Amino acid sequence: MTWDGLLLDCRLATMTDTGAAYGAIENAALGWKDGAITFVGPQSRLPGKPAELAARVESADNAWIAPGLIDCHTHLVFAGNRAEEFELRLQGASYEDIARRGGGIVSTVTKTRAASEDELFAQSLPRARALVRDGVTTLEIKSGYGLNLESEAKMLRVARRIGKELGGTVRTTFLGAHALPPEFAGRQADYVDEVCVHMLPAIAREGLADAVDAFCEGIAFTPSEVRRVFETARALGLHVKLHADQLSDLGGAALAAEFGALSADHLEYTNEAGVRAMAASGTVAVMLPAAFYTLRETKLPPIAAFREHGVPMAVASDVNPGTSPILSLRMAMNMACTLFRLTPEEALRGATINAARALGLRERGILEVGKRADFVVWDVDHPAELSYWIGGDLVRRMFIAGREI
Ligand code: DI6
Ligand code: FE
Repeated sequence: MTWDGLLLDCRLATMTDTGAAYGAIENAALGWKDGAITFVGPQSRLPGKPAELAARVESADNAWIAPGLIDCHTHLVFAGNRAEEFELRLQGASYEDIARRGGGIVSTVTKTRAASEDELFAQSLPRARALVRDGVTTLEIKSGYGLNLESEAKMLRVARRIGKELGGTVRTTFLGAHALPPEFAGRQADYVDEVCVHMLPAIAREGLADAVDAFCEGIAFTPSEVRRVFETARALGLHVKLHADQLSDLGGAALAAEFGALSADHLEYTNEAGVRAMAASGTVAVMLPAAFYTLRETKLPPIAAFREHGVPMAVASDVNPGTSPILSLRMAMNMACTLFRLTPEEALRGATINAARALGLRERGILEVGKRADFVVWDVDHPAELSYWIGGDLVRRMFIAGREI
């Protein structure tokens, strides 16, 4: 039984439910082999002499170690940016005004369609790298700026390529029902047909998507249109998730729950019945405070109700050019605390174990024997600092499946 690696003198934020805050263990050791954790616990309980247990033994110098961060909701593959729209919004235009005038998502669609796969990769990779530098070892990337089969597939291939390039894990989500493409103006039902009859089956056939998402909103798709997309996804054996109740209450949370969605995301306008339905279906509530911040929203998601009903909360960046030009998951954690009043512990759970669950990944986001050895050695004196500092360079070392990167 020789482990590949063993870190001694650790303080571990395991994120297990031991009753201790952060599932913390001090004077601890962490061992791993073949990409999976083989030991987590007090150093005094190691089953032998360190040098005989592992091929490589090091001291962590009493640093805090936590599971690698997981960003479970991003749209980081896109071309161009929307700084002009940022200026318009500062002059008083609302996000919905801009969308109705053909700006917004559709302007990113035009640029994304025009970009070659290599250009799209070159523009998007630095955004993924920025997340990784800040401690992210797993991230999700959605399509949704192509809005035709060719460009949606291009986006998803770029997302997969980013995963290969980074060495971490990228999960991909098909978001064909993000906005109505201009060539379908006035024919929304036909576009939903196109998504369900042609695009989604082809994307599934090529294995390009791990899940299917939709934007359920007054400026996007109705609950009954989303229902069709979800039925198609289910028939193809794909997980679903939903952009729900961001700008208005269309009952999106309950709809997501009805389909056993992995997550419902945004949720500012979610009502009590929606919260109950999510609790019953085990759907994760993904908080996206950077979009709330950018749009200067004032209606808070029902955090107290999520807590009361035991709905797991995740926190994600929502990286996108319109409503969340943020390149740090830790900054989103800070916003979740300051704007939504999550505790720093809830924010870290939200960016590790609960984010893993929002992606249907049960083997990570926690330091436990048998789980994936994705972890970060942080330059902090307390895990609350991961949410407290805005910016900064806090990552000391990072391991993905037991390999230091
Ligand atoms: N909700 C959002 O906040 C983003 N997409 C969505 O469905 C916005 C995407 C964009 O404006 O480009
Ligand atoms: Fe989003």
